Amino acid sequence: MNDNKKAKTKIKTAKPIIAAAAIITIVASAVMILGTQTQMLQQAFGQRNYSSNSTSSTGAATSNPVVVNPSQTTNKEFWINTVHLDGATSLRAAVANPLSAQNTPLHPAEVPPANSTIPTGGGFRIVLPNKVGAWDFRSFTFAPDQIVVNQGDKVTLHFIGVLGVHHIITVDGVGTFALHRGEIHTVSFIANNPGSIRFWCSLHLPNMVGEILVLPKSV
Ligand SMILES: [Cu+2]
Repeated sequence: MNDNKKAKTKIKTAKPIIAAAAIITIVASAVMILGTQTQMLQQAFGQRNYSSNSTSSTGAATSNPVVVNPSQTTNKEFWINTVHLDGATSLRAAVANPLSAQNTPLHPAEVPPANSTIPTGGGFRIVLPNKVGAWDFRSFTFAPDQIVVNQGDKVTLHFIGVLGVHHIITVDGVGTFALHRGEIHTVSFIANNPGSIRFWCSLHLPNMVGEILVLPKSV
């Protein structure tokens, strides 16, 4: 075989080898891409599972918390209950107080304050010990008593008469109305400027008061 023939044979042999190598490269690339995608999917699923399942000993999420996009609505609506908190107890140890669940089982003695400094205005009430030594202390309030809105929001407040026979409620700049137990009275307004808007009950001062905090519009 002369040199020319040898060269032609080499070229003929090389072509299938190059083609095979090219196919292997393409297949290998495809496998790598698929592998990478599978890995990414696994990571994504892993993260999703982790974020939903992983909690610390306190029950709080440890990482990858879910992302929440808060509502941008400018309509704000709140339900405000009229309530009073009651502390009922007894000045006699080991005497059951039929008015207080705390004394079942028996509650240690609690004596009312000797010189009460309870403000006048109707918001507080202390009932001195009765014949079995039971006494109680009451404080009126709104629940919630603080609300935060943004300047320009349309604010709707539903006042709910839950506890207390009736209330005379004023919302600064809006008006005054009576509210009886079992009634719901609704007021609406635009919070035009930043600042605070007070609401209160004139029968139960000084503590039955609330505040609407109006945050300035961001520029
Ligand atoms: Cu009141």
